Amino acid sequence: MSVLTTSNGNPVDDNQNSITAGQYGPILLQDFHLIDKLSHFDRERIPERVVHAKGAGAHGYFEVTHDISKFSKAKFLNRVGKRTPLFTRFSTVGGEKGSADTARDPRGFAVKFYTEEGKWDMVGNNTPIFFIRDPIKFPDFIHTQKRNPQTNCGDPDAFWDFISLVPETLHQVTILFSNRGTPDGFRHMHGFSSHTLKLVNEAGESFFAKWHFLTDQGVKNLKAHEAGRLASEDPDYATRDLFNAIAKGDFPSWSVHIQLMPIKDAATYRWNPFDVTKVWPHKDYPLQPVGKMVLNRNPDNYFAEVEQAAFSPSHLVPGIEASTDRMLQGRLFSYPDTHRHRLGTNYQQIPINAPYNARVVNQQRDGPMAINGNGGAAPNYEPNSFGGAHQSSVKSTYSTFEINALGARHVIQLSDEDFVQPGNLYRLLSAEEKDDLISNMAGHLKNAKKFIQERQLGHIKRADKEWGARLEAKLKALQSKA
Ligand code: HDE
Repeated sequence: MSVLTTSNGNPVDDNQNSITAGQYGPILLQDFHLIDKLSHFDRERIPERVVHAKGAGAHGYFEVTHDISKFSKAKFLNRVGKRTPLFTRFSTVGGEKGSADTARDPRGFAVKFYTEEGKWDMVGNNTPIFFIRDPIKFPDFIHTQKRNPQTNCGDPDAFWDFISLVPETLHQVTILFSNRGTPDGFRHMHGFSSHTLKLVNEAGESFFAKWHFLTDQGVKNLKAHEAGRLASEDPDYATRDLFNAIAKGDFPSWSVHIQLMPIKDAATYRWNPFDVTKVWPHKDYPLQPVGKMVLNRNPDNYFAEVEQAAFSPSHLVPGIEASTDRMLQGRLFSYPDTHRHRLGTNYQQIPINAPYNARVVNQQRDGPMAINGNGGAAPNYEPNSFGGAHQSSVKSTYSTFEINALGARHVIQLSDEDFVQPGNLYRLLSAEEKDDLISNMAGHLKNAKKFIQERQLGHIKRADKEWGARLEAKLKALQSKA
């Protein structure tokens, strides 16, 4: 058994009694062990994630099953059978760190690949789309999904007010109020990059791509009443389910696919292929298999590995690049920014975030918690004449593209096209799924003011008349009961 020590390594021979002046006297300031213990405890909490605060994670690997090296030069993809270690974190979005796993919400699906060229973070959701398509709207949107500034309660008026004033949300709102809004744990849901990314091959040719992680466990969702029951009986339902499955050797896996769009299609496609409120129909761009993600090891320590995990869509590797999707562009900035606030400027040195399959050598120095040797004696500037890291002689690491455009706050006009995919999604549902969607939505929308309900009904009718009429009738029935 190891001996208990203070944080500076002194053996502790008494961990039960503080040093006091006499049996009944006050505590002496010289009791370093006590003060060290209390002051560390006082600082145990770091800020929780502003969104996606409640989550669970696991280690695993990605294995290439199909050669896509003609599309991407990323080294971790360059050989069938090649394995890359990874860490995945699943989460709910709106709730705080102690909130229930079964809340109606999208689920975060974030994967950190530790490749030999540094980390690639695929920071997606369990939905192929998102509510909004300009990052400038995100803080407002999130405020409406969280707590009212005065009552500190959830606010159905704010929730539906924003959604009905920003109708491009309808596609994601449809998914949210279908049973896909309450997945049965993290193992039974798909994951998506949602955004369009860019793949670049050795020859410098680019392709647009969306990533799909399809669950091998099969999709399973909860009905609203089951999700509600679990929220009170077992708020950590999904966290426990993931941990227990891995602990008993039942390793969950996902088959990884891409949809590929030739660059030249982007200019002429029916709508903007970077609009994250829309999917690319599979008949236009079929899924192509790439590999498998397997989760086979639980974290040893939740705080060290899951809470401190810092994902960013801007953590990319050569061969996988950002597209011009506005939302993605906003996220490229926002994630490292939140990490600097939540974990500190040296967040990449924390073991779970360190790109351990690559060697990090640069001229970044100092800052709180510089724990990796801080560059030692090497020069802290570049170019320099005294050795140390110098820029790579391998050119064209990143693709180039032309920009010749007017810098302005360009409006993305709402159009009929924005109502086609939500309507199609409704029409695709089975009779039972339609009933569930309508009852889930009415059950929430009924709590908003009448004029907000009507505005939202207008959008739903625009997507599908029958859906709108049925929702209206359901709302009336619920209101007459109340
Ligand atoms: Fe996030 N998001 N997000 N998001 N997001 C965060 O980063 C943000 C968006 C997603 O397990 C935050 O580290 C902006 C889309 C996941 O640690 C923050 C915008 C998608 C996670 C942030 C979006 C996501 C986050 C909070 C609009 C799916 C959890 C803590 C432009 C494609 C990652 C943090 C984890 C977390 C910002 C929209 C997925 C604040 C500004 C779209 C899975 O930086």
